Amino acid sequence: MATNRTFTMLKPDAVEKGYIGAILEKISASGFRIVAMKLTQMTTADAQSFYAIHSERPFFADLVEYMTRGPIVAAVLEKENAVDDFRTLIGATNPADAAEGTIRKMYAESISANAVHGSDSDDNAAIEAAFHFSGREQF
Ligand code: IDP
Ligand code: MG
Repeated sequence: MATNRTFTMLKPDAVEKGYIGAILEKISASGFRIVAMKLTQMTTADAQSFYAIHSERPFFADLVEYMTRGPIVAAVLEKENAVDDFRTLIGATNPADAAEGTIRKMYAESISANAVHGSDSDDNAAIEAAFHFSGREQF
C-alpha cells in the first residue's frame, strides 16, 4: 500500500477543551508522521472557502461560525493509506455513530462540533494541505 498524506484540523471545540495533546498522542500512536503543523485561526472567508462544497447545506452558516470561533491546529500527516486510515481513526461525522475508541467518539460533542477534520480523498488532502501550508512548511 502506498505511503501518502492527509490533512487534519483539530477544531475549535477540541482546542478550547484542552484536547490538543491527547489527540496528537493518539494520532502519533496510530502511526502517522507529522509533516506540517500550526496553531492558527480561520477567518470567515477562509472557512467559507475551505468548506465551499457545503455552501448549499442548511448548516453552512453555523459551520463557518463554529470553525472561526477560536484557534485550530492544522496539520499534514503521512502514513501508508493515510486518507482512509485517518478517516477510520476519527470515526463517523456524528460522534453518536462513531465507533468506540475513535477520536470523535472520545472527544467530539455533537455532529457539528465534532473535534477533528480529516480529508476524504488524496486530491482533497493535497488541496487542503496547500490551503494552510506552503511547500516549504511541509516536511
Ligand atoms: P466530515 O467532517 O466527516 O467529512 P462532512 O459531511 O464533510 O463531514 O461535513 C463537514 C463538517 O460539517 C462536519 O465535520 C461537521 O462539522 C459539519 N456538519 C456535517 N453535517 C452536519 C449536520 O448535519 N449538522 C451540522 N453540522 C454538520
Ligand atoms: Mg468531509
